[in-house]
Amino acid sequence: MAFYFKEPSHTFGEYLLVPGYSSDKCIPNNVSLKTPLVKFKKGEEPKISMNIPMTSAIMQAVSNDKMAIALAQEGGVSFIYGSQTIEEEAAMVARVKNYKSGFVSSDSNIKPTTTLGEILDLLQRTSHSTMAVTEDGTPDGKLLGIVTSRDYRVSRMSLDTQAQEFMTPFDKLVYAKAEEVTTISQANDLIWENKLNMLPIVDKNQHLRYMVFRKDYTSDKEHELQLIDKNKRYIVGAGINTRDYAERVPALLKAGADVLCIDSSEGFSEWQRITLKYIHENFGEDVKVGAGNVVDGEGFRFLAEAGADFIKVGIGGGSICITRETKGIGRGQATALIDVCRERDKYYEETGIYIPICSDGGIVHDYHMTLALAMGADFLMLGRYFSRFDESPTDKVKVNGTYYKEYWGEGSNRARNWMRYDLGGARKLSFEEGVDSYVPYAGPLKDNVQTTLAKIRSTMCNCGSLSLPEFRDKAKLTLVSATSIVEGGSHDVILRDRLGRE
Ligand code: RVP
Repeated sequence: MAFYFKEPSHTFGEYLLVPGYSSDKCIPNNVSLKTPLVKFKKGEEPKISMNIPMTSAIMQAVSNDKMAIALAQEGGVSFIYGSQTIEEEAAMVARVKNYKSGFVSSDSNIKPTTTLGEILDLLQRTSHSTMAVTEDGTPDGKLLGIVTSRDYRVSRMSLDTQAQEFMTPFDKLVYAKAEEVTTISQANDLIWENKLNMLPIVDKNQHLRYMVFRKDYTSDKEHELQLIDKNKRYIVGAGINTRDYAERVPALLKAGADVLCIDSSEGFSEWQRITLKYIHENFGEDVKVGAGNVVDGEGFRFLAEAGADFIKVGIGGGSICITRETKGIGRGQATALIDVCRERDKYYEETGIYIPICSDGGIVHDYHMTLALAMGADFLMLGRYFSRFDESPTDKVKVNGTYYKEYWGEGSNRARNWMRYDLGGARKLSFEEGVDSYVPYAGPLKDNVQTTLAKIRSTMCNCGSLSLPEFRDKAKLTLVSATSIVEGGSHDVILRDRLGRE
């Protein structure tokens, strides 16, 4: 007879924290959100820790090099999506590792034949008014000129006019050579001397390498929690699959990836064990690889024994995920997390090896992150949350006066990520497990992350905790009834803006 779990499976929205005593030391400024990213032995330090418990999802619509840099600046880690060619993924990793504060890769590129109409569309989508005109329209193609809003007048020009007719051509630009200008202070001197808004930096073949914007000059002080390696380069992760790891892993390591993660919708499988074994045997135990996703203690044990460096929890809870509806597998995220964390603690007691747990997917409100951390997650993986920000790779669109960003699942036809879902043989996506959607645009990552973290720190103080391990130990959680959820929102009042009065 089938096995039945005793408890129904619950989601984060069904839980609340009950405050505990907080001393006068419990103020948000004293709270540390430092957390391990990879496993470690009792008494030793993990090889990689994060300064905030956030990672961005291994998804086309979420984690590219730009997202990775922005998140590392705040103290977290992005896992660059693996559903692209090995070369493309390695190039993204390399761009993060080679990033120098203030030296940005161009992400609004046009060809000389791009029309004014197309330029205005691009401006609408990216909000970037400075566009590099390269021979082939790529970020590192031969630089032929620059277009900014000062170069055209929409009211006086036909939308068919091509960029080459009105761009500022290369011979009129102030630019710098990559071998001569290598520091931000050199670039800034040129920007100030020549009253520029942007300084293009080119290599000896006139190919665009970087752009340095006047407004982008920032000091490290602005990024107090930034996550860097011993060479002061940003830490970055990369997604892999259980098919092409023999070629993908060495390319990612060569590009500088600090940590890898097997990206799969369901991780309690022999494929993951084989992948972990191959990587550790061929590239060494020092190569850190996360695995998942699982939703119970048994799945955790399997991956722990297979050598996973961290383990991800969650099936079917993602905002764009329809796995539960299409296949009938999964488990309420809160229950899954609690179960797996219990097993993690047991495993630690038995072996002295602590394996960090990542709660992946299903975070709707900021307080859900706090609950997941209280339930035992060492860190979170977030897709929808990050997809709403300027730094996500997708287009920004305006509908009825409101801005949205695109967000699609790795199991959608759009992503074509069969390697994440195919259980062997088919080598294609037989049916969709994800949707293609929009999310409300929310602005820059930095502002949003700082607000979210402020809420987490504040709640931790309400529970008398100054660190994540202390929070896990002290947290008191209660399930809430459907009617008390109603009581938790504003209720029995008419909101002022709904009544339409000043
Ligand atoms: P969310 O943060 O709720 O948007 O969930 C993101 C997570 O959803 C990802 O980290 C991944 O585990 C899962 N995912 C990604 N694509 C799909 C799908 O198409 N079903 N699911």
